[in-house]
Amino acid sequence: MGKEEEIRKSGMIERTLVLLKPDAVERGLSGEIIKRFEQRGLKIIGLKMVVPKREFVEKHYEAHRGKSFFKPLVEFLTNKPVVAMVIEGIHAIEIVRKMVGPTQPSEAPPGTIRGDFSHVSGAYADKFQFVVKNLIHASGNKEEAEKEIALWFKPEELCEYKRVEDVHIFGW
Ligand code: 3AN
Repeated sequence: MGKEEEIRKSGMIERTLVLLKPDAVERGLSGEIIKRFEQRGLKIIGLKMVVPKREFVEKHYEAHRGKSFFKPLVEFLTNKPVVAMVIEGIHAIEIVRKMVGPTQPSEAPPGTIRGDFSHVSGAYADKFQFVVKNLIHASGNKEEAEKEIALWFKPEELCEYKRVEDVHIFGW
């Protein structure tokens, strides 16, 4: 077995789904956010802009059905531009979540995407029945990542290619 095959079999090279939500797209932050993932050495293996329909957004946020913010959350993404990406890398799910920062931008440390580009709080959003506009979604764990990647991307939309950093990751 080749080294890369052995490494991939270990499950440590993960794939995660990232969505740049309409607030990120409408603020022209897509490039800035994508740049951060690229400069970290993570590999973007799928990328597209979509305008999802309500049923599709409901499916994506199924786990939040019944919560007070479900309806505004679904409305926020429905019929608006979203940039969807699949990102691959070592422990990519956790690394990307760390780069994104906590759900409430008011609590997100500087250096994180939410902490650098947003400051809205959950208390403010809840008091006035807004959704927390926090720019970005990233899968929370392996199970979620697999489900979400399959929902947003067809297998043929994912591209396998080499980045020069792969030489340091797979050790050729
Ligand atoms: P994250 O995106 O950090 O994984 P989730 O999955 O708990 O957070 O929440 C999904 C989305 O729902 C968040 N990105 C945010 O837009 C919205 N949201 C979460 N908590 C609240 C809240 N208390 N009030 C309003 N909107 C919320």
